[in-house]
Amino acid sequence: MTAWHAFPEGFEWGAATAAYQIEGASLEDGKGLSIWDVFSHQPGRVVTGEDGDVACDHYHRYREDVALMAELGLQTYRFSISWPRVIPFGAGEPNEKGIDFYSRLVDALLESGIRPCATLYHWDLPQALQDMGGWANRDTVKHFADYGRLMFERLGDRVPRWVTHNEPSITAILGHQWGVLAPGIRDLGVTARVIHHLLLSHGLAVQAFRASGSPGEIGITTANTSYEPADDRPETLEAVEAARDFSTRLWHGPVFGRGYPERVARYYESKGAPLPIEAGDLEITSSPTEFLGVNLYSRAQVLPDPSRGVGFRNAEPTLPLTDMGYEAAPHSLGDFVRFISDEYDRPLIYITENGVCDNTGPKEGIIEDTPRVELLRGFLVGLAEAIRDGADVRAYYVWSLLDNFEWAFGYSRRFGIVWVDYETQRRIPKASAELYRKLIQDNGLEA
Ligand code: IFM
Repeated sequence: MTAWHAFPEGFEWGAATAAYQIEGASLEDGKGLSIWDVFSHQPGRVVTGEDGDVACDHYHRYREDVALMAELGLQTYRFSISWPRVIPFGAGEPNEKGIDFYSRLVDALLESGIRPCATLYHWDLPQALQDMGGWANRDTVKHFADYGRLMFERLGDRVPRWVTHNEPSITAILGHQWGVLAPGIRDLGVTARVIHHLLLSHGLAVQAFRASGSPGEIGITTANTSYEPADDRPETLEAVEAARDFSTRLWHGPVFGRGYPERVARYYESKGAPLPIEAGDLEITSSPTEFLGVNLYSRAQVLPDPSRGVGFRNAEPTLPLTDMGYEAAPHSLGDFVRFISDEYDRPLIYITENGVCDNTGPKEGIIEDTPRVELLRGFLVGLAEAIRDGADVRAYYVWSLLDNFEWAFGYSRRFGIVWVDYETQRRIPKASAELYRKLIQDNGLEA
């Protein structure tokens, strides 16, 4: 039996992208190099040997892409600003042509009635700052706040929603502990410094935003997984709490004024990699924000593992996998929203990313991306239920508007609701785009 799943009146529907994944024009109009420009050109870093030099060529095609958004009925669009495009060396002289690009993009969105949401940092640190130690260097924190200040001055009158960082855990852990994303470092001491500096820079940027007098709202976006016990033993339930400490509370605690989870701080300390917290830092990281941005793609079942310092490990997947290898877990979005809402006293939440990797391609010009359509429907039903149960969620951004450069996987993993033919740069809306258009029109779905 099917039922109607309505979203609250005024709920906003959008799509998200990120600068390095779609813009291209990697060296145009005075843009400086980012750590991704450098990393993607190093042999072996991106499995397909590809880079973001051209990507979706959005830098030149942004008008066409905004028209596409308008056709889909998007009410809001989340994009990120490339820091080295607007300040080529990360600090010092701004690049007016780069700023002008974002100014034109914002104007085009507003002319189409689409509310812009700008992310300051989606992983493309200016290489010049990396050369001075990157996020491990406390000076980068100040440079980030200065960069934020410049953007608030130039765009703050027209951009109503700002995200400081996108998924700082991915920058810290995948970029500095595992070395699989830029800048490709493997060092736990560096990782601990990066964790704390990212959070500190978030807080300083929030303070710069307040000082700028911009009328909009600001928050941080975190990468999340819904953790579930793999069985019902007490030690498994405790392992779930460990997983939440290391992956969830590590990031939300300092932002919501609860500080770092004790066992996480102890873990880094015990490895000779302490979090470099100075007096007053935790007041800065918890500078008040209007919303929490939640990104979520899947769940993980957790088991205790005393042989690992962190005390847990993920169990083998039991659900079918998406083309990214994530478990297709439609309930995970609603479950996580309920968890985070209970944990932090019902904050205002925007789902800043949720989506499905599905590589289904065109057949006679039509793309029936059924696995994406089905999983998206499941995520949305779960979200509608979590909202009905009391979570304060007021916007949803599907990842992604377009197929794009999926970091170390190059163009081999497609998340878009719109197909991109990278040879011709033709955009073809998929079946999921039609689902989304209808969902926006109805502000609800039948399932
Ligand atoms: O493409 C990424 C995005 O840059 C950050 N969040 C997850 C997406 C899919 O892997």
